[in-house]
Amino acid sequence: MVNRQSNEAIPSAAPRASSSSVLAQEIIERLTYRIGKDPKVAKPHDWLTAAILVVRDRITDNWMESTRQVYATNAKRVYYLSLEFLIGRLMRDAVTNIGLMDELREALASFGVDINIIAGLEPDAALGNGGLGRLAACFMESMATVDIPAYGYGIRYVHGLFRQQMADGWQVELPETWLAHGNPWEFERRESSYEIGFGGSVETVNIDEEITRYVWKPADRVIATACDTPVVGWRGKRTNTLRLWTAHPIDPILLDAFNAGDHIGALRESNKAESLARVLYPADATPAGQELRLRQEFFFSSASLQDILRRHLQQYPDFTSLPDKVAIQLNDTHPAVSVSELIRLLMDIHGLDFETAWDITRHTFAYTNHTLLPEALETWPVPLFERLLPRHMQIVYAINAKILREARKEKGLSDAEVRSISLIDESGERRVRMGNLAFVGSHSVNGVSALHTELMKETVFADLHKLYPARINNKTNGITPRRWLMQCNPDLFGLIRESIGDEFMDNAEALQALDAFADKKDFQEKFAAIKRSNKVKLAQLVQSRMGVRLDPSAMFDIQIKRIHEYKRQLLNIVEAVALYDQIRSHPELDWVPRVKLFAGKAAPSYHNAKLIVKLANDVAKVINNDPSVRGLLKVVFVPNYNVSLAEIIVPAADLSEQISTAGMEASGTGNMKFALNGALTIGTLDGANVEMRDWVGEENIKIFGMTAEEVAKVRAEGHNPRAIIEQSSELSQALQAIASGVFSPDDRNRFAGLIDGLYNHDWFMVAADFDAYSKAQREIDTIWTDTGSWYSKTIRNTARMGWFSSDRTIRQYAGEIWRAG
Ligand code: NBG
Repeated sequence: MVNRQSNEAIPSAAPRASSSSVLAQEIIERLTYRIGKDPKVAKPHDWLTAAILVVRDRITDNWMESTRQVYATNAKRVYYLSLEFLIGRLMRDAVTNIGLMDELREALASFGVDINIIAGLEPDAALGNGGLGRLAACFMESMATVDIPAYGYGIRYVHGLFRQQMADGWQVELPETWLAHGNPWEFERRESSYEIGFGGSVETVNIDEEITRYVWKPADRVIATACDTPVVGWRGKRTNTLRLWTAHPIDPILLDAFNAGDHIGALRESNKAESLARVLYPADATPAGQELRLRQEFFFSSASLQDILRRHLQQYPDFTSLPDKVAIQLNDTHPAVSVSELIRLLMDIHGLDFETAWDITRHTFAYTNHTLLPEALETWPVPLFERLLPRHMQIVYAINAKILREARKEKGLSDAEVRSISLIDESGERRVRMGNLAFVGSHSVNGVSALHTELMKETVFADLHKLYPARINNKTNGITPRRWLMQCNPDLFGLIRESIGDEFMDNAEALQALDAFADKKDFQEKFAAIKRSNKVKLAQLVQSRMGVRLDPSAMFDIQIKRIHEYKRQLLNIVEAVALYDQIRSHPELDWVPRVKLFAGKAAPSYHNAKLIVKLANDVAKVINNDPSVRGLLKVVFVPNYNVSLAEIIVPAADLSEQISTAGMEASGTGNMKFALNGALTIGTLDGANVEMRDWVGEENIKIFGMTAEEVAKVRAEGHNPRAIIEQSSELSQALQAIASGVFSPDDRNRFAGLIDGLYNHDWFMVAADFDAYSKAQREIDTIWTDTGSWYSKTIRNTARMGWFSSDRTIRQYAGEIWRAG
């Protein structure tokens, strides 16, 4: 087998001498002087910290050089504003990218320290919920790799996404403490601090007859302080900055109150300020709907914009050049309040008039939409927005007046169209529409897959698209092949290198050369052996964490992602139940042994999603303990899904489940990770699955079910799920079993409501797509039994996924939206 994690012969960009003995010396130095430990008593965590400090210092030289170079060349900077960065662990990423893996392993080994063990101690930075946050992390790495001067801006949450535990099959949420051992990667920048205001009132000062100045007098203020993490690109080419904001009170303690004996009240302001950066909202694609969330959004938007403007003025005389020198990408609507904040800063602080400020703003921002789910397009009640951000409310009204005039007068749009374009939703309680604000305040609005972008034009933004027909464009998502192939699947990486050479390491599309090996028996055998060894590792993990034994020769059929009705874990579970029935009814048939593995977190307030987690666990318990199944089917729900767990699960998958209701998954990125690592996809024509089919070829992906158009039609015209269910005996038996409590003998009605929903409306088309799904699964069984055909397909998946590298995505953003790099 290929040497694990070997980077030998990958040219190192680390400028200093990098022999393992030099590194060993540096590690001891950090251990002694920065951590204050004698190597004799150092604990594994101390070694990890020392190793990270050595790596970080290496990167720092390159980081400073990258920064100097932007100043020297007056290059355009890109700012990626995102409320989420789902980074995972950083050490392996950084070490691989600067080509120091072998030397570092050796250096640590000289002290008897195993790099794999200490790397496993690094906590996941889980500052995101799911795909949107992970995409931001892949983009950070790719922006550095393709040499774009870029900053990521977000919040340094003290508690990232909750830790998921199972209590009798129910999801329980526990606080996550990634900072428990400190964070050796970051640099706190006390000097980069800004005041952020909330509430209060706006005063108008008439300078003369023509000029009016607005002075916002906030009622509360907090301080935002920067924490920087360097992000190094592949081969250490460039190092960019991830700048996350922490919140502090202006007065850490109210001494008067303290001295008067009110010890808790004295800290009230301090607690209030710090609560801003305390927790990440665990709402995935659903609005948190809480004031604190809007405060968080404004807090990080304002801090980031003040920082961007300060940096610009350091280098350029005024803001007329802002759109030429600065591109700001809004990652979903979370930072959309930035549109009004930039106008406020330009007008009220820097003295520009509204028209000029508006013009600069529109040419500086671009907005990415990540979902069409109506409940996830943020809107804020006008009274809340006005109370918290009175000056921004005025600006929103000013923009709205301008846009609506243009729509009516210049474009002659109808009243209904004008109402849908308006920044204020007047249909019920008046609300500010953040999606519309981001749209009108940007020169580019992009979707994240071809299908999603087309649907944006036809649905949520149909009327805005009429007003600005050139604004919507597509940038299909991608994933970084460093983390999602080289690091997570070192054996496959080694095999590819050995077979087609090194070009794919710098240009993922060169993976195409692997196509020529897809039908070669000896190559297939090597490919299969690697898959098997990855499956053995996953099986060991499942055994040790859950006590469930998995057979590595069974097909590993995997669905890992946030739990959501539209992602249809329920469809998968119902199919498992139907298969269970079939296996018991027809023990004489040659069933393909399967492991159905699930992992993912449900938003704590999302009742049905939590019920689906419980159902998966209940079904697993019954099936796994039924001897009549003879181990032909196993179901497992692995708790606490996160990036590091995905890095173990993805390389071990045979079958990748991408089965969302068509039209609802904007893109998906897990789909890309699996296919790149040699899994076959079973999926609907949704999100990026459509483009994946085009790249890998129809015969190398299993597509089933309704199209987005068909789903829309059925929803508009109404359908009768009950009749569909009754026509399918397989489906109705499975649903009856679940609804009647076969899997929940302790509470027979537990799932009755969930199943009732399928009979009565089936909004997510679980029943409607069931037969097609089940048929597709049996066809997959047939392919599986022909090993040669299976591997020729899965190898072609790896070979043809290069286009889905986030380097390609970033090049498209840079060329077509940012005009940078
Ligand atoms: C998610 C979509 C995914 C998509 C990622 C990244 C949100 C709001 N959207 O389909 O659901 O892959 O964004 O674009 O989290």
